[in-house]
Amino acid sequence: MAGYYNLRVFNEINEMEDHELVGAVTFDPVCHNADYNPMDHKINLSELLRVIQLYNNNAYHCAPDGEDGYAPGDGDDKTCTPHDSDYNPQDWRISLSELLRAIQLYNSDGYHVDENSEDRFSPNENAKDEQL
Ligand SMILES: [Ca+2]
Ligand SMILES: [Ca+2]
Repeated sequence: MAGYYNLRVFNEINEMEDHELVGAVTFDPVCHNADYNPMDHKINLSELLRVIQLYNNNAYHCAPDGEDGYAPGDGDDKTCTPHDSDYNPQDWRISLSELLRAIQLYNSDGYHVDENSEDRFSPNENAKDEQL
């Protein structure tokens, strides 16, 4: 399942009690913010329409209780992590080129994290092979 996981590895010091933490790693199967319902590394039509809605309203802001953590329109709350579609520049607005990037992800058969790409994501070019 997508999301954030913490794995804590303990070393048993004795049989009765006490475990020593020997390592902790965080699994971070990152999903694009537009990919929220469901978080399945694919942008479906309703998810794309949400990005279009943010684009159409010229601005967006944080809405912790919102369906995807954001709300269209200008707002005071900009304390959350900006939307992944808002990256060039990151200015609490979804520009046309940023929207086109979301559409590109929508048109592909899924996407994956790519730290070398402009927005840290890349569309899957050969999804069937990669999903083996
Ligand atoms: Ca999705
Ligand atoms: Ca922007």
